[in-house]
Amino acid sequence: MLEGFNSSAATFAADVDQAFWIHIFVSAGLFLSVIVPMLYFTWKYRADKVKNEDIGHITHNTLLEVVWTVVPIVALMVFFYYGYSSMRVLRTMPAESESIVINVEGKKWSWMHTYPANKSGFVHKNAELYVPKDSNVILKMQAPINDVIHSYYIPAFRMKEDVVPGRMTKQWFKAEVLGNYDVECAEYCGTRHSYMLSKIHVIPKATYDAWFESNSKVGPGEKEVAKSKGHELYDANGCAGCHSLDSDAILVGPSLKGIGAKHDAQYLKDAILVPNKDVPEGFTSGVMPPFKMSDEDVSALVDYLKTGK
Ligand code: HEC
Ligand SMILES: [Cu+2]
Repeated sequence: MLEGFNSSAATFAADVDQAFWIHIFVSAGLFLSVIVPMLYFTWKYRADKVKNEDIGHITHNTLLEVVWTVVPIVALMVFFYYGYSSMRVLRTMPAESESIVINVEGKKWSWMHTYPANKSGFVHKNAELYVPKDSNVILKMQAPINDVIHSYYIPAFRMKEDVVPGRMTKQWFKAEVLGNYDVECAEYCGTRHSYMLSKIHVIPKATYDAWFESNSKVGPGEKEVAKSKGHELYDANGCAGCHSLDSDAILVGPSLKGIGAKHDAQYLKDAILVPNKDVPEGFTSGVMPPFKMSDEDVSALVDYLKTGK
C-alpha cells in the first residue's frame, strides 16, 4: 500500500505543496514568536525578581500592540494568497471538449469508473482508473442516493474531492508522471472505509487510446479472463466489498461461501432484491442496499453465488 504516496504526479501538485510548506513555516514562526518570549519572560520575571511597585504603573505598550496585530494580519494575508491561488488552479476546470470526462461512483465500499462510449459504442467500466499522461481528465463524482459521503483522494496528485449522495461533484487533473498511484476514501464512511481503495494508472497516450477503442473489459495490458455474466454483475455491483465468496471471512455481510447448499434460488434472489426480508442471525437489516436488477440478471448472479463452495 501507499503506492506513489510520496510522488508528485499531477500538474498542480507543486502548487499545493508550496502552499503547504508556506503554511507550515509561517505557522512555526508564529508559534515560536509566542512560545519563546513567553518562556523567556516567565523565567526573567519569576516571583523573586519582581517587585509590585516596579510594575504597578504599566498599563499598555502601543508599539508592541501594533506589532502583534500587524504581524499576524500579514501572515494571514500570506496564507490567504497561497491558499487561494493553489485552490484556484484546482478549481478552474478545463473545457470538457478538451478533456476526458469520466464518471466516478463511490459507494459503500467500492469505487467504479465509467468512461464515455468509444467509437464502437462500448463503455469501459473499471474498478481502477486508467488515464493517459499529459491529458486533462475531469472526474464527475456521485454516490447513490441511499449511500453516505465519501471522498476521492489521490495523495500523489494532491487531489481530494467529496463524493456526495444526490449531488454531482467535479474535480480535474492532468497527470504528468507515468505510474500507479493509490486512490483512497478520505471521508469516514463506515465499517469497510479503510478498504475502500482503488488505483489510478497513468499510462502512455498511445496505450490508452488503443485500450479505449478496444472492447476489453479489463485494464490495458491485463488479460481478459472469461467471466460468467453473474461474476461480472458480482464485480460491478461491489458485492465483494461486503461479502467473501471463497472464504468464511465475515466482512460486513455474511460469507457467501457454500450459500447455494444452504438456500434455494428464490431465497437468494430475495436476499439481493429485498435484503431486509430475511436477515441472517448476527447481522442487522438496512446495511445491504436493495439492488434493482432484471430477472435475468438476478438469476445469473444467483448462479454465480452457487459456485462459491
Ligand atoms: C454494503 C454492504 C453489502 C453489499 C454491497 C452487499 N451486501 Fe449482501 N449482505 C450484507 C449484509 C449486512 C447482509 C446480512 C443482512 C441482510 O440480509 O440484509 C447481507 C446478506 C446477503 C445475503 C443473504 C445471506 C444469508 O446467509 O442469508 C446474500 C445472498 C447477499 N447478501 C448477496 C449479496 C450480493 C449478490 C451482493 C451484490 C449484488 C451483495 N450482497 C451486496 C451486506 C452487503
Ligand atoms: Cu468511503
